[in-house]
Amino acid sequence: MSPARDTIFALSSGRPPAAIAVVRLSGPRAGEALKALAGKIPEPRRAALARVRDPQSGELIDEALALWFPGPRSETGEDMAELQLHGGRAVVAAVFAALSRIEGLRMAEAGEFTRRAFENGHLDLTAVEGLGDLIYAETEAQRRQAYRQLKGLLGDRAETWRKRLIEALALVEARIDFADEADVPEDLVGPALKIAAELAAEMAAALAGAARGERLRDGLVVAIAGPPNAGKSTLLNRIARREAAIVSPVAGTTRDVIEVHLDLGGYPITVLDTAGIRDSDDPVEQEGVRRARERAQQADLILWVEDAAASSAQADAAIRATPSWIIRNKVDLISKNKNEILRHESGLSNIEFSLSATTGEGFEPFLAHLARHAAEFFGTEPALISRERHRKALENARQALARAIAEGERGREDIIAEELRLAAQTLGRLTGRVDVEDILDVIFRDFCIGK
Ligand SMILES: Nc1nc2c(ncn2[C@@H]2O[C@H](COP(=O)(O)OP(=O)(O)OP(=O)(O)O)[C@@H](O)[C@H]2O)c(=O)[nH]1
Ligand SMILES: [Mg+2]
Repeated sequence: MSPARDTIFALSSGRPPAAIAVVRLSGPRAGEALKALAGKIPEPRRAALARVRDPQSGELIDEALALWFPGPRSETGEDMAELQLHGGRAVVAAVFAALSRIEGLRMAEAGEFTRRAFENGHLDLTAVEGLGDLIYAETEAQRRQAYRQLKGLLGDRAETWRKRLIEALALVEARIDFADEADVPEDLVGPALKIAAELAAEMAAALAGAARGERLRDGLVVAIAGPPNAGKSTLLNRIARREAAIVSPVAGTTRDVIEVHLDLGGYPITVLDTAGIRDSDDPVEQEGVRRARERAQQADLILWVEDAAASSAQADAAIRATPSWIIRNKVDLISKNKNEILRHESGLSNIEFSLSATTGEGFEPFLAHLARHAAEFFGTEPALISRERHRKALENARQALARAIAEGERGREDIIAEELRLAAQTLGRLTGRVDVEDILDVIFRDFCIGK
């Protein structure tokens, strides 16, 4: 850390006007600035009531709670100060103006507090990512996963793996360096490869849950598809509990894909409404159908909606490849009797629901099933891997271990050592221990100012 480092400040709470505005400072001059504005430095980590004044004019700005967190036992590892002001725009503006006039102080950039915490070793990179996810978490499942990530779910595991790898590497290097000496045991490479095999298996297990973890950040994608006029948009609106899509008796109403994000039983779900699939001469509708097919194919689940009264339309070949449920809509239009028969005829091969998107009949059991499906998809245990960056790093490390193992006990020791070193380095990059300048900007770019 350079001694000439700027002291940064920012509004860490939400946009004013609000009940309270939290202004934080971090850096070598945080204490001096706090004294200049609040007139005193409170006891460490104890809130104290303070009159906040403009140090130049002496004018009273506001009354606030002041806190003092001397480094290194602070969030960033530097001296930190915090003012909890009344959350008015003019209050914040006046405090910012006063702070800006103090030499060595400047406004923080997005994520700069967290970046300092990382640089001072208070958080590893996976924890930084977890913190970012926690701020953006919208559902319980996302919050749970983000919090566990912040607390080292992956970071601690990666660090344990890296340490064991270094032990394995030390064995192979001992074998290389002291090969000719009599008191070095013959078999050092065997135990090293045994460690490598154990680690590779643990990494493979973590990778198996990757899709689930990465999906949790975006949501399970459910596409509503089917023939025109079947009531797809009506179903979307009922799931979303608002008029998200236009409904009309004209076949071919929906053209663009409409996306709705919702929290279903604590799990994030993205529901897509798509254009009714049919052959059309209208180029706009053709494009809508093309988009419908494309998005449906990429979805995790398709709800294939049909008009229960109409003769059954067959799902597209392309779409049939994706797991799908059949929704027989508009059951309000057919007699109970017919409904029973339809149910019977449909057989057991597919999950089917008969419902009315208009009246809501049969809708609750369907929604409950969808919520259960999401719960099963995501599972209750947070996945170790929640990003592509994690997945790629673990995949690379696992492959390096596989190459070391393939080289075998009779193989070249220098190659084995090189692969183990590579795997350890990859894990070091994952947690940010080594050589990560290039990825830092990408990670901190997504942060808000004041965090
Ligand atoms: N009686 C009855 N009518 C329904 C039901 N669901 C939808 N409708 C009607 O069916 C018509 C078409 O509904 P939409 O939701 O626009 O159908 P869509 O599948 O989105 O149609 P496109 O976007 O053209 O492909 C509208 O007049 C709806 O009011 C239902 O459950 N019962
Ligand atoms: Mg529609």
